[in-house]
Amino acid sequence: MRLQFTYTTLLILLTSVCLGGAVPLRANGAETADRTDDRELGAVANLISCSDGAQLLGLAYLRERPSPEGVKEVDVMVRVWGGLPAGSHAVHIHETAACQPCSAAGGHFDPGPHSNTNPDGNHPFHSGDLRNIHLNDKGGGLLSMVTSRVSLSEGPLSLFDEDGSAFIIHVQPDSYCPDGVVAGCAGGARAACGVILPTR
Ligand SMILES: [Cu+2]
Repeated sequence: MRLQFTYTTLLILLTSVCLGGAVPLRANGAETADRTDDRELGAVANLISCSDGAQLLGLAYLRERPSPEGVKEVDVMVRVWGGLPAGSHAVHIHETAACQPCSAAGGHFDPGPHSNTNPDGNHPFHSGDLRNIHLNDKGGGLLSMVTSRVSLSEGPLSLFDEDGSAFIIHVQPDSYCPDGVVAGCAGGARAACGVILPTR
């Protein structure tokens, strides 16, 4: 029986990751997991403060599964427990698995064929564009959504391309750039970053 994607499921999976389930990346960022079977694929990211490059502010979890129509869909869950101001913050998947410093994550994940990773210039049309997370007065919040713009398995939308991918949470909310190219419209400065790692 397929597991429902519930918060309990997340906790179980995150616990397994904490116990050593994550598969490390090779030096070039390519993941090493065996993708030849049909088990569901998962990935996690530790969300680290861009201010000091050390404080753990939250976790992100991804799970790929087939939709009822057989299309690859990815469940996205982002949990932040503190360290960021209350209010809305942009959340995206950026194009490179690097967070030291947070600018190393590059632009927004957008593999093409007409790739434009400029955060403000091609927004909200990137493959890695997600929704805002809303944080309460204590800095806690949860984002739960589904996207079919990315995959964990091999293919043209895979987050595990040559240089991997990373989550970024921004200081400001994402306006989704209704007026086109406007500096900062996609959330501005970076507040937290997490390299995306496969869970097996
Ligand atoms: Cu971004």
